[in-house]
Amino acid sequence: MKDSKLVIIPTYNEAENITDLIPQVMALGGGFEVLVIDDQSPDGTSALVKGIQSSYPGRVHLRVREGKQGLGTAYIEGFIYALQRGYEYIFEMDADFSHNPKDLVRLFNACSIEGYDMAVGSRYITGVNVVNWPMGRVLMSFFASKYVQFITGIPVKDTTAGFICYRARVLGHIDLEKIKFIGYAFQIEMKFTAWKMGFKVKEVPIIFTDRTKGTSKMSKHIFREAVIGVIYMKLKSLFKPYRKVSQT
Ligand SMILES: Nc1nc2c(ncn2[C@@H]2O[C@H](COP(=O)(O)OP(=O)(O)OP(=O)(O)O)[C@@H](O)[C@H]2O)c(=O)[nH]1
Ligand SMILES: [Mg+2]
Repeated sequence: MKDSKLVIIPTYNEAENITDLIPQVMALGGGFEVLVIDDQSPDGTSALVKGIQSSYPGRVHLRVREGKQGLGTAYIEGFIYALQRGYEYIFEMDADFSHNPKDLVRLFNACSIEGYDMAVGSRYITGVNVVNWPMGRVLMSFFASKYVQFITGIPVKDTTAGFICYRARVLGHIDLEKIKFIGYAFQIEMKFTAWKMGFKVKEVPIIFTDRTKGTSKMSKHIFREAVIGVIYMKLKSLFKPYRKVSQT
């Protein structure tokens, strides 16, 4: 299992994307496996996943949960699944093709060849690399990241990014039960915690493309959670000792 790779893909109504996406990940080479965490999507996403499992024996895994429970808890469940089974490289990726599957290899290389503990697919290394977002959303996302950097001091430009490769030791070191956020705040908290613990985080520039199929699940609640959650997280961190990882 030394180089084993698991790409966790949370889905809610991604029937139009998932059957195109999984074959592209399977075709990358390097033995990527996929774990879809579906929240009983009414559009039948999970049945489609089941339908293609036999084309890739042992490489496409599926967990179906009861009802929509949010992105953060889906990832926590996926992380625990991956750690229990001994995967060494554990990825986060959206199902809607905003993240180019080919970039999985670049994230993997940053960890496996360059030796980073965590690689983040970042939109903001060189300007703003976002395709097809309305200007309002580009600006909101960009300034949201500046806001997070200002409050937390974290040296990561794209703090809300959800395209990530973790070495297993990062997820093993974080107390996953304590991560409670569900939306963008979840993404911020994972990076903040890894950085505070002393893990080496690399930002890999990616081009992020807005979804062309299916519908967005972003909500006012998720936005509010991030704005308030960042301040809460920072204040809490002032009183909480982070268990540092020893870098050797
Ligand atoms: N299992 C599960 N997956 C979810 C949930 N909410 C969102 N997702 C998935 O998480 C990924 C990101 O969600 P998106 O709706 O693309 O959110 P976004 O990227 O902020 O917004 P858009 O790109 O505009 O749609 C997608 O694969 C969704 O299907 C949820 O409650 N449960
Ligand atoms: Mg999306």
